[in-house]
Amino acid sequence: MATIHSIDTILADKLLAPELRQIAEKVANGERITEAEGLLLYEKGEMGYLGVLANHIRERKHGDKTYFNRNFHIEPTNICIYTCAFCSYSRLIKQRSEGWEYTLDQIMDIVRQYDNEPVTEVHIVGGVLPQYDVAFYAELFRQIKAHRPELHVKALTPVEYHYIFKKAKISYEEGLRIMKEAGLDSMPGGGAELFHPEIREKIAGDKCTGLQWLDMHRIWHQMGGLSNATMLYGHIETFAHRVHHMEELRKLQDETGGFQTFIPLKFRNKDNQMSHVPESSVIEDLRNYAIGRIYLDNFDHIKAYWPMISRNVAQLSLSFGVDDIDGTIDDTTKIYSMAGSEEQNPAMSTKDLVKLIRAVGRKPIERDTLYKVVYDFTDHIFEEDEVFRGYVSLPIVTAN
Ligand code: V47
Ligand code: SF4
Repeated sequence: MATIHSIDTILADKLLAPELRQIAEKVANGERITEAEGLLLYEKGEMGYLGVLANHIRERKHGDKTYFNRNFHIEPTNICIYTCAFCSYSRLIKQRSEGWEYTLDQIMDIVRQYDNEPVTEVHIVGGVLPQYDVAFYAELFRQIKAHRPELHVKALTPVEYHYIFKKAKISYEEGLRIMKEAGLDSMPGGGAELFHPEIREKIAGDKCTGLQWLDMHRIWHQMGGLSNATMLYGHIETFAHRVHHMEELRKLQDETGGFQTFIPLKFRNKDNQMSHVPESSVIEDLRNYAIGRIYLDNFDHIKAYWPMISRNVAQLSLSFGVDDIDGTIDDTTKIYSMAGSEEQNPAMSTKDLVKLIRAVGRKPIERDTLYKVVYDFTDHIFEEDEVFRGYVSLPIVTAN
């Protein structure tokens, strides 16, 4: 895509503060920035400057390619024993009538609903309940694989795994081995929130710690597994807490190389214990994507979870370091927007998603979970009424 400004324009700007020029030079040379420089970007980097730097990295890594994936989400329950202050699920422990708890058979019924859909992945995540233990999830993964062996199972986070392994009195290694043998293919990025204990204790004090989250991913990576990482931002944290979070991820990635994608998640304030906390602005969201792209030099991909930020901001994010828009095919299951998404009905056909990506000069590529190209839509011409075998819609997952 022709960018409005290239990094050379930034480097030629005589009025640019020397410390910001130094960072731009590092980016131009493909060098890593320090924690202090990350903080400086948050404090002093204006949107245009950050966009140019992040876009430079994005285009160096991926050119105009913009990935999306056709998957479906299953939330086994929307009730949770934990009480994360930002989560719209936790209150339901007191109001069980509003909640659901699927049995194994009910979950398999949902899997079967997609039998004729060209999905490549099932993303399973929900609340934490005692009846969902090691045996339950292992049996679920086995049944999914027996039913549809090629479907990629991206399931659960260290929040569930820590809870169920502890209950079963088994180590993370042992537990993850059981899950892998049962059919677990990769781990989604949820449950990370913010690692710094000063913040984590206030917003998610009763579930696994930041160090435990990192440990679980480390062990999974050491077993050859891949995973994603999120960061819940824009609530009570400071910029320094965000830099700390990304530094922990960057260090672990140096060690294992097992992360595929970084997914910044904008805090939404509807219907949770933190409803009084204002949400971040769009400018702050775009700056945050850009800084994520600049800071995490060892992550291949930055993903925008578009239902949380709206289609327009998702389009803008593609010029601020993002190369992946989360996409799912899901025209039958319920759509949850409990945390107050922009998109009250976040459904888009594949055709619309492709159009949205093309409209900002990028090339839409359908990928599988491991970023293998499933179909390159760059030159695809849609027939008048073609929906490309099903509709794409994106449920708002608010669990772990
Ligand atoms: O961990 C919960 C977040 C996450 C709110 O790996 C909230 O491909 C904003 O991790 N406002 C779960 N965010 C979703 C998640 C995810 C989504 C899409 C793709 C992938 C992936 C992972 O949702 C939770 C939490 O950080 N969340 N409540 C809220 N009020
Ligand atoms: Fe439970 Fe996850 Fe919600 Fe926390 S964020 S209350 S662990 S569902």
